Amino acid sequence: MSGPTADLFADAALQQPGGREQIGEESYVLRGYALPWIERLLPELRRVLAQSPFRQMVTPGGFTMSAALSSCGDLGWTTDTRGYRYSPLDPRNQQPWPAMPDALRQLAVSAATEAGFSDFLPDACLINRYVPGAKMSLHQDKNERCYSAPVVSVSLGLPATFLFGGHQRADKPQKVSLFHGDVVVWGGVDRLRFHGVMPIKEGEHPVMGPQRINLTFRTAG
Ligand code: MD6
Ligand code: FE
Repeated sequence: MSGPTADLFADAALQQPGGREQIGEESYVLRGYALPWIERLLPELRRVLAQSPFRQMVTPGGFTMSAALSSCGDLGWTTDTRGYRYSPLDPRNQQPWPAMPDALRQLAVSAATEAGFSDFLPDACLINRYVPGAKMSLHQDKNERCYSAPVVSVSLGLPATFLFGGHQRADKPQKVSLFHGDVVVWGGVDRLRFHGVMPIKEGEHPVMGPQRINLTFRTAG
């Protein structure tokens, strides 16, 4: 097969659940990869959030982030007027963040391996909650001590348009639609690419309700 029909066919194949869609030299979207894990994952996520609830944080520039955050694992990502950093304690109560549940860790390690990054040892899982209208401006993930480990990002709930840029803020980002259960893995030469999330559209997800929850796993320490 050749010509436009072949191209359509190829695109359709890339969108299949279970498909591995390459979005960068060392970056992949694993379509629906988290779906078989969801029933184990959601109760554990609920336990984590009961201990460290979502809260809106302030950036060093003084802006309140529209996404609400929590964390689990040895280190959690926080921001306040003093800067961005990882901390072993939840600033809300000065207690350690909830432990990273096994199901979450196993999902992240398995997805990383699927994308070519074996030996991933995540010690931080940042949990972002987006209600309709919430967004994430273009940024680089660069508060981690070591960039040789990839970032693994799990999308749950309402769909999002993920912006995947280049190494300069001004590089025009590609738009990647992310749905419930999709997992993005990036690392290597792509590890410091700018990225963000467009404002979430109004909607009601049958499992997650009117929100998008994103889990990002990293080796931070
Ligand atoms: C989000 N994600 O998808 C925000 N960072 O809600 C991120 O900022 C992110 O998805 C690094 C790697 C993957 C990500
Ligand atoms: Fe990020």
